[in-house]
Amino acid sequence: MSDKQTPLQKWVEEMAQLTEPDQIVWLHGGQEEYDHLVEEALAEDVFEKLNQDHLPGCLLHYSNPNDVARTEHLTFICSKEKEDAGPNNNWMDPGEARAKLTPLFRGSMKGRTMFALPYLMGPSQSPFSQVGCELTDSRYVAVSMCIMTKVGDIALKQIGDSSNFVGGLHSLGDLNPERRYIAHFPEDRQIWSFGSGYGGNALLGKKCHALRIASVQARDEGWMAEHMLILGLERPGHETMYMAAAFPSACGKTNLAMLKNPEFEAQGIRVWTVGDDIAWLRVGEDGRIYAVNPESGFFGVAPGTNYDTNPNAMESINKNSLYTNVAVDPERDPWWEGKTNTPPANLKNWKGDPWNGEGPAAHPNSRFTAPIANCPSKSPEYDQPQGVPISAFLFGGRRARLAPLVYQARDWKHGVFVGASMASETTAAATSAAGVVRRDPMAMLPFCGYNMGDYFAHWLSIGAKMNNPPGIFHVNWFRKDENGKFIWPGYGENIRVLLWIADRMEGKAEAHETPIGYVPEPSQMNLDGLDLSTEAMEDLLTVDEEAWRAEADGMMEFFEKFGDRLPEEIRRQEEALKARLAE
Ligand code: SAT
Ligand code: MN
Repeated sequence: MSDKQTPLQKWVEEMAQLTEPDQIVWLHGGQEEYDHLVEEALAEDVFEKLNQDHLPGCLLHYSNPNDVARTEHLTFICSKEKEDAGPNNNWMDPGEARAKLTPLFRGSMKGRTMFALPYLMGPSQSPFSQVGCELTDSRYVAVSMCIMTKVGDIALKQIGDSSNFVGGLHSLGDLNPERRYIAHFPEDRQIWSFGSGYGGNALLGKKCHALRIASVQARDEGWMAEHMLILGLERPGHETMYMAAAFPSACGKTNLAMLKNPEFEAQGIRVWTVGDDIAWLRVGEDGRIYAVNPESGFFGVAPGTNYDTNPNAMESINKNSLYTNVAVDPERDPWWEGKTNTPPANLKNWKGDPWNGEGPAAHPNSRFTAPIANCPSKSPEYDQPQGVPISAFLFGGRRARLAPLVYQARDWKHGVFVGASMASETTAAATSAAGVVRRDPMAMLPFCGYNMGDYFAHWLSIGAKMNNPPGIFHVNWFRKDENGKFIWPGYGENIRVLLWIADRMEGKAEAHETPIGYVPEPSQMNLDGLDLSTEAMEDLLTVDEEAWRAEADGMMEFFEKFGDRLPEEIRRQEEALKARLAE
């Protein structure tokens, strides 16, 4: 019998022997199966129904209060060699990791069901797509994965009898933070996640597979797995121009990907959403780089989302969506800080307790999980097997000072340096302190599955494959004035920056050269109807050379950690920047 088993069946059987579930339920996909899963989850109080008249098919989930964000200090890359994980990752020897986690997983699914979820990420029938199988004892995870990936026979068929799939074992265990590990085995293409039910820790298709494991695969096979949104900018008389943007978690990727500005829309200018979190990219035969969104849903931050900041997100989450750790009003409508100006009366907070106005009602990292099919701005090119051609890459973060609203790198190599030296204030998406500036190259610091020195070299090598590489830009919506107020209005107004970038790529917009790159002349940006003083605009575009000299020192300190794995080109760029700043 066993020699007739496929590698997938064999692995599932081994994992079941280890974890001892009462039963194994294979998911095949389809609405009926999804509905059944939800029914069971409701019966087990994993979900509660929200107001079904207002929000049909929408469910509320409370996570364990100790389990509300990614736990980077408990996330490990278990490559054979420590140097391959690099100073950017926690490393554990693979043998040691298996030895440490095996006793935790042993019998951990006793009395529980193991769901076997074969999943496909990316368009079907596409050279970009990848398959995996997650084994989980969490119904929340199973339902979430059905929204975020293509679960079922479509994936099973693609896996067939090959061993070319990512295997992810996930158990909630007892949710004890002392026994919580997210371990990646890049050489075996495996993930073991124990003790957390939180999105980024538990939906193994997402950060664990589509970024950490896929980045290693991409390095080996010559493509890219990036923490990027993908959008299409439509303008009358032009082909839609596609851009991919890397911002750290909770820095506005979903908002930019779904940008809506009715005044511009009336002139035929609008943004189409291809993806809001992850991009897989390949250089095509024509020498251009193409991107797909491997996901089929959004796992977005709820706080701050409303009909002004992101109407497309609001429309995306009004049916068949999951809400995690939000507050709920007596009508069973969800609420979070920033949804409306005044909170409704008699809210229950994110722990399910009556809210007395103390502390946030919704957790700052509360989330919605919604199918991309719901999104009014979903691009017609989403799910295109060949992907969309990218004309510009954007890097950005939260910087109260320093980084101007937008600037363009001098060329690809300088752009890689700009991405590599990115920094951002931390957010509630990870459990460490929020609001601290940290280096976060390409917004991949928590997600690059290998040594980032090699990752920078990989970026440089991809550039060398293209005849006419995309422009690379840096944006910062988060600059603040002396009073701590954001200067730039952001959200829908960010379209003005996208338009300048598009013009720039078409050689139509002027910029002036500064030591850090090309900064727009305010006269070259469409600022019609924007309530912003000339001084404020100048402030937004200032390059404070003194502050940049200090920044350059900070960059080098970070880069030195990579020792001889740091490409010479990054050092050259750093020296060139310092020389330009000294002039
Ligand atoms: O929890 S996730 O990792 O999926 C969200 C994020 O932190 O980007
Ligand atoms: Mn993300």
